[in-house]
Amino acid sequence: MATPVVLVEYPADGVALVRINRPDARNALNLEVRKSLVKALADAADANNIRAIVLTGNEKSFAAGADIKEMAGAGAIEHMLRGTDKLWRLISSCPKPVIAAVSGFALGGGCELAMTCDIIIAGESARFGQPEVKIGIIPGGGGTQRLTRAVGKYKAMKICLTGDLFGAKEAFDMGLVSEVVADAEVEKRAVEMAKQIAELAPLAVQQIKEVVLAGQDASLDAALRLETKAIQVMFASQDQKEGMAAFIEKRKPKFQGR
Ligand code: CO8
Repeated sequence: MATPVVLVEYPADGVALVRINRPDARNALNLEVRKSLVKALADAADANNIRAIVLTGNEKSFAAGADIKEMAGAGAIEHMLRGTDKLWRLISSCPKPVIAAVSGFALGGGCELAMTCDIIIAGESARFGQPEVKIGIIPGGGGTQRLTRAVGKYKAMKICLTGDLFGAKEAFDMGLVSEVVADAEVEKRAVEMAKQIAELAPLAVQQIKEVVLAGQDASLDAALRLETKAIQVMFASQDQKEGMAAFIEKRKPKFQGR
């Protein structure tokens, strides 16, 4: 039987680790990988005992982009019929927090995949970039939009127009990466952070994700109203009662996600 292109592990309580597994192709994202990612993330989203997800590759490559060999001969309609845009939307709509643990290359669709995540932990020698312009196309998995929102127009333009790669420190300095750690620590640190999040109030965690993402594209006033509604809803949860009671009683809260 062929080795699965996406593996799922459970490295800590409440944490699913989703690993892209095409090492011979630098984890290039072919259709099979994307479909498998959609399934793995949907399964993790549905599982009551999973509260945070780590998405990773291997030490050489998080993902070196869309599979160039798979798309080289495709026409526009074939490309459309493959529905990769729908798969991207499913990947990026996971309601639970997703932490990208990036070692090695995060290029093109790989960089875009990392940007669908909520937190990016990168190893010191990780390399990022949107090199699509060098092969005659443009970023198609959100690179022109998510990157611009993350780092601003002038840095995003430079990255997309030159296709030049850049390192983890530069990515951190421009706001594309949440934390840079030693290469050997990337996965460990991502799991540790996922575990930390998994122990917090699940409904609050999911509301934070939803409000931050939805608010990004709304007016400040509309986004603040969204935040207000979301915090009001939290007061209907048992977790709010438990969290505040635990604070007052000086004990650790036990959150149920209810
Ligand atoms: N697609 C297919 N195969 C790849 C890819 C890729 N993106 N990247 C690497 N590979 C393969 C190589 O062809 C090679 O295969 P083989 O051994 O059979 O020759 C194997 O992986 C190892 O690659 P290298 O020998 O090149 O390894 P290096 O360590 O020397 O270099 C790099 C690694 C720098 C990652 C290099 O392979 C590279 O530049 N890869 C291409 C990077 C790139 O251009 N990415 C952008 C792709 S386009 C894209 O992502 C568009 C997204 C749009 C999505 C939305 C569609 C609707």
